[in-house]
Amino acid sequence: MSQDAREGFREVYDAEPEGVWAAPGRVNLIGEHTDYNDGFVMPLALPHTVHAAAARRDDGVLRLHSGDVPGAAYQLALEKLAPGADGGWAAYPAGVAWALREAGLPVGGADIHVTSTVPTGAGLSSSAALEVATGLALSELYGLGVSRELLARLCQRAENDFVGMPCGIMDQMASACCSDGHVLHLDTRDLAQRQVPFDLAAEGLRMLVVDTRVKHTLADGAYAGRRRACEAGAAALGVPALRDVAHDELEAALARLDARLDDPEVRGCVRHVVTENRRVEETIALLDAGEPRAVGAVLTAGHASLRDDFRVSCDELDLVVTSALAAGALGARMTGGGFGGSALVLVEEADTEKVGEAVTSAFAAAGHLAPHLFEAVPSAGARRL
Ligand code: GAF
Repeated sequence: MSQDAREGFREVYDAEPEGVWAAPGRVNLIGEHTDYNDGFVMPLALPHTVHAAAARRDDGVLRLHSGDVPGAAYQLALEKLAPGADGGWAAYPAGVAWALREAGLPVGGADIHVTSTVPTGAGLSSSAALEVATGLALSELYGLGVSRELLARLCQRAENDFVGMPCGIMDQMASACCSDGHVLHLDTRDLAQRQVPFDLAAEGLRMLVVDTRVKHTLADGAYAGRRRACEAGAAALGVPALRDVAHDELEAALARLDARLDDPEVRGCVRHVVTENRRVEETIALLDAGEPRAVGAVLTAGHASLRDDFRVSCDELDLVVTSALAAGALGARMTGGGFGGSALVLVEEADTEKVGEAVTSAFAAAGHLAPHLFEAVPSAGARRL
C-alpha cells in the first residue's frame, strides 16, 4: 500500500514524494462516549491504515488528492484556509494544516496523495487516521517537532472547529499513540497513557470486528446531542465533567439530578458515562490479573448500557451481540460512536468460525446486508514508512 501511495503521488503530481506516512484506524475495546467527559478509554490500532505520500512546496499551496476519489487534486492556499470553507474528505487534511498554523507552527505548502484501507463510515476512525497521517507528514516535512499528544490535539481541533464534528480525543490519540500488540489505556483528561499488553492469541482467544455496513455518517447531529446531554448533566451536578462523578456515588448523584433536572435523556447519559468509566477500570484490572475471558461479560454490559441508557445502538448492532452470544461468544458490544458502524466480539479461538457464521446467518435471516467480519489484531500507531 505504501507503494500505491508513492505511485499514486507520482501519477498525480509527476514528481517523487519526500516520504510516506501511515496512520491506523482503531477499534475501542471499552470506554465509549467517555472521552468528551474527561473519562477513560481503551482503544487498539487496527492494521487498516491511511498512507499519505507527501512533498513540500514553497508557494504556500496545499494540494490534496485521494486514491479513492477520481479527478483532480484540491488546490488550497494555506493562508486562506478557514473553517467551513471546504466540504468532503479534503476538509480533514486541510483542517489539520489550518490547526497547525493556528497553533503558530510554521507549516508551508505541500502536495499530498492519500490511500486508505480503513473502511469509511464503519466507526473505525477513518477520519482520525486521515488527519493523523497528514498531520504527521506535515509536521515531519517541516521539522515542527510536534509531540504525539499535540498532534492528536491539533487533529481533534481540525475536526471540531474546521470540519464541525464535536468529537472527543480518543480516535486521534489511538491513531497517534497506539502500539503493536497493545491496547492503550488512556485518561482523556490529562492524556496519561499506559500501553497494556494485549495478546489474545497467546490466551487462545480472538476478537472479531463486525462491520454492520450501516453507515453512521448521518449521526453527527445525534452525537452532538449526546455530548450536550452529558454537559447538561455535569452542569446540573455541579462538576467539571461526568468523570468527576464517582461510581459509588452514582445513586445519590442521580437522585440529585432528578431533583434539579427532570430529563430522562440526561439521566441515561449520566448513568452510562459513570458506569462505563467503571467498566474500563474493571477491564484493566482483569487484564492485569491475567483474566481476559472475564472481560467478555464487561463488554456485554457495556453494550446494554449504550443501548438502553445512552441510546446509540441500532437493530443491526444489537443483532451482532445477541447472535454472537447465542453462538457461544464470551462477550460482544458495539464500538465507536454508534448509530451503525461496527461491533466487536470476544470469542474462544475454537469458536471463531461458528460465531462468525452465526452472526452472518442472523443478518441474512433478518434481511440485512451481509456484514464484513475481520479479526482485530493490535497494530502499530502512526509512523513514517
Ligand atoms: C467517535 C468520536 F470521534 C470519539 O471521540 C468518541 O467519542 C467515540 O465516538 C465514542 O466513544 O468515534
